[in-house]
Amino acid sequence: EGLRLAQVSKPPSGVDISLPGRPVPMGRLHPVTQTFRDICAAFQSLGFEVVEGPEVEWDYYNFEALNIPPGHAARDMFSTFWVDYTDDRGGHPMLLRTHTSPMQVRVMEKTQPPVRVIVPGQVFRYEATDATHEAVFHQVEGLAVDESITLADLKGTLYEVARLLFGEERKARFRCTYFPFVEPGVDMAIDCAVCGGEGCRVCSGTGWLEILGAGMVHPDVLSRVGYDTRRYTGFAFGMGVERIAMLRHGIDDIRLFFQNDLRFLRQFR
Ligand code: YSA
Repeated sequence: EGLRLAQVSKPPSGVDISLPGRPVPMGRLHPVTQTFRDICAAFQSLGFEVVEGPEVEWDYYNFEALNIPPGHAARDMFSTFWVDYTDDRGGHPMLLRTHTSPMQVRVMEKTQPPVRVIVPGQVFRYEATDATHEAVFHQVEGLAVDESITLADLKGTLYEVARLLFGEERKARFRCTYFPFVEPGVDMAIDCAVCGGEGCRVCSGTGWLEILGAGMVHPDVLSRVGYDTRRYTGFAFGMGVERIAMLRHGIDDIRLFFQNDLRFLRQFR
């Protein structure tokens, strides 16, 4: 009986099909992709729609439409990769987008309020890297425009998303800051998960890690796209995706995400 079985299962090629198969390695999503998806799901649960936009952008959308004309000192906030682009009508300033905020303007040009969108995407800055800064990184932009939107809506939305992403335990902090395209402007920080708020190189000894800039959309930006600023107000924000992934997993160096070291990447889900 044993002999007959062996004869039946052995094909002419000599391959022994009774041997266990070679395991097929299972791929998994990069931790930044996982975080992107979790951020989008959190905002979608609050009624935001996901849209995407170009990575090579006009100076107009990246700067001018956001109240940063040529020569404005606020351009120094964004170290920029410029692109040479010339057609038969001459040269036009283009760049690798330094933030996802240009999509605020592109969306408003095409849509009438109420607007509730988020924009996940890659952004580029000509800057030296360290434990919390990369030259190529990811942001999620958010924009809500409607009648009677206030700073309280901005804070309520971002607190709720922080609760969904980080749990009840994490602390969130808002502080006033300056962006030319909002008034007032704020940034939001989360207490550092790497040191528990004691102070380390990730939080530069402060106990807090900044995750986003935000504010009430400046009336000049709204009127530039033709919105009636007596009727509509809005809030907007831009959050750093790697910073959020660092806080969620206690990662102490942003550069680990892009070194393609499988020992690091295999730890996530
Ligand atoms: C502000 C107001 C709005 O109405 C809308 C958006 C914004 C944010 C603005 N566009 C901006 O980019 N601000 S920012 O330069 O402070 O970056 C936002 C977030 O991106 C930071 O809080 C940080 O989490 C992350 N970030 C900034 N530079 C980074 C970085 N993450 C990794 N590497 C870098 N080099």
